[in-house]
Amino acid sequence: MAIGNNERAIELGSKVAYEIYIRSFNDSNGDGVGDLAGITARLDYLAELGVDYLWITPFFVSPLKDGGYDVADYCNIDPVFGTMDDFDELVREADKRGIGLMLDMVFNHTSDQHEWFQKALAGDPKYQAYYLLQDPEPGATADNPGKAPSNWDSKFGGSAWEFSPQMNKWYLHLYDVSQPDLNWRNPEVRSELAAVLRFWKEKGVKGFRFDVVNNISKPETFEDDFEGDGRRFYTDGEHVDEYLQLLSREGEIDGMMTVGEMSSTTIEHCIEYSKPENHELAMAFSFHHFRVDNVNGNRWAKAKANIPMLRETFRSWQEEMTAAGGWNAVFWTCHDQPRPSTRFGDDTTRESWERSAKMLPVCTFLLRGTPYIYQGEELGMTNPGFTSIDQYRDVESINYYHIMQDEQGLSEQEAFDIIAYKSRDNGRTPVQWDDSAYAGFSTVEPWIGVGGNYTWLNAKAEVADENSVFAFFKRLIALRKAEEIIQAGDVHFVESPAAQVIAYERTMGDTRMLVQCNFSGDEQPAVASEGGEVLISNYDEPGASGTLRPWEGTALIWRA
Ligand code: ISL
Repeated sequence: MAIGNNERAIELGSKVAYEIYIRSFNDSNGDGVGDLAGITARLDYLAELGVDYLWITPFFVSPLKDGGYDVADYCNIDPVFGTMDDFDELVREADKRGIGLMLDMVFNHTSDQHEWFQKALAGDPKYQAYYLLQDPEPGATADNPGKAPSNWDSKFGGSAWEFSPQMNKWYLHLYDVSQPDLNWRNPEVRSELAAVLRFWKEKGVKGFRFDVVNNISKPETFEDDFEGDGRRFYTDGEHVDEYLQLLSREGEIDGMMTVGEMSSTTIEHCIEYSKPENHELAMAFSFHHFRVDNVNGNRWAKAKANIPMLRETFRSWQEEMTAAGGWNAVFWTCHDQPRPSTRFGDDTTRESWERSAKMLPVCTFLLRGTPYIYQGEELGMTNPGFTSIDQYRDVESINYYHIMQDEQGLSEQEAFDIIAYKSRDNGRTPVQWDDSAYAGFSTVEPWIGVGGNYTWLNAKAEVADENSVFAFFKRLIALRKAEEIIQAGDVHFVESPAAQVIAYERTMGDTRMLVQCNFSGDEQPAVASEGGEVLISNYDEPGASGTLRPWEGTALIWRA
């Protein structure tokens, strides 16, 4: 039996969430940017896929320096994404189809255009206390501000501190310079943010995703970090549990569908964040499985995924979170990652693309946790194959393109190849709806280019084809809803018969399920097993016993 609360496992484990990066999902008004009405127009497609929740990335008023993760007003909608009426209509129409909305709460920082920061800039002490400000050394000027309060790096490159001559103070920004970090020690900040949750809950949303929420608790003093970029001083900080409990209580969201994005976190912390008795969050996103293609810890590098490391990451998070009553969100990608069928599969031929785009969800959808699909993943969308840096829009990618050349000595071509493999924009190209101009996303040129393969890789073709990647995702979702062992069974990783194979078992009472995935285009040995019914496979015909075929993903079940 699974350890922990079985009813809760069935509740969370029977649900599937779908992430919408709104700018790139569907444009209803012909301005080249996706919007709320564009989502409403595609609800039947999402209902057919069978998802329960839509996590929609921020559509609040924003200068869009970081795709909306720079919020200037938490309770109003940016006109580029639509109106409050469009939002109300989306809630109503989603509700009719049994789909709940989850909104993205960016509470670690605001945009520098937010009224609070503007008032801080103008010298209002109340609002200066909303941010993390530090006095400069005596005699600081705009041209010569002196030494920053600490040597921490911004996650998007450069220092995490910016000197504001207007305030004569430094402010902390863990992300872009236009995203000042909020001061969570200030109770007024906490109650303002809890009120934002109540506002959207009253409008009918069913859940929330919290952006980088394990970074909200900063130390009282800012020490230099001589071992790293500063993150060890603010990641999973002292008060994160307390602040999450406060949001849950005062935001009135306990028991809702909530997920925290946990950056550079640990299993121990995610257990605390997600175990029900703590009343913090329903589940946690962790990103350790995206480190498997780093090179010497460096994300900005191009390498094949290390599958034994991937297996060990999945094993530890699955087994240890389960043993202690925590709950994982399981996923291959999001709007910050390249496309999994390029990264973990093989998109170099149509055959290997299709096979691997179906194997990948076999691996994650049958794990213990709540699966998240990122828009277009259900079609097997690939990296777009951009050929020039001018086609990229993302602030982080453009910064690192220059850092790799200026500070790390890479050639232009080397830096570009890494961007073309790892950039977040690889996952942000428009959803490929059909084979018409701009892939049916918009009637005008979109804010970012369309992937080169939209003429054959698109939703219209796949919805009509019962053997498509889309049809396979539908089957996996239906299976998760039908089988209690997938929702709530215990999980145990079995020894891999080969380096490129990941295999695990789920058990519930005397029922046992064995999942095996071959992360290679070659045959590999299978785990020894006898009998068993094929629950799902990306091959129609049974293979030779003892062997996994190229990119095979198969689940066998022995029922009690
Ligand atoms: O984007 C990343 C990798 O390309 C991550 O390091 C990312 O910055 C991290 O996961 C936090 O992401 C979240 O907060 C950012 C925002 O840019 C991301 O889109 C968001 O998902 C700042 O709000």
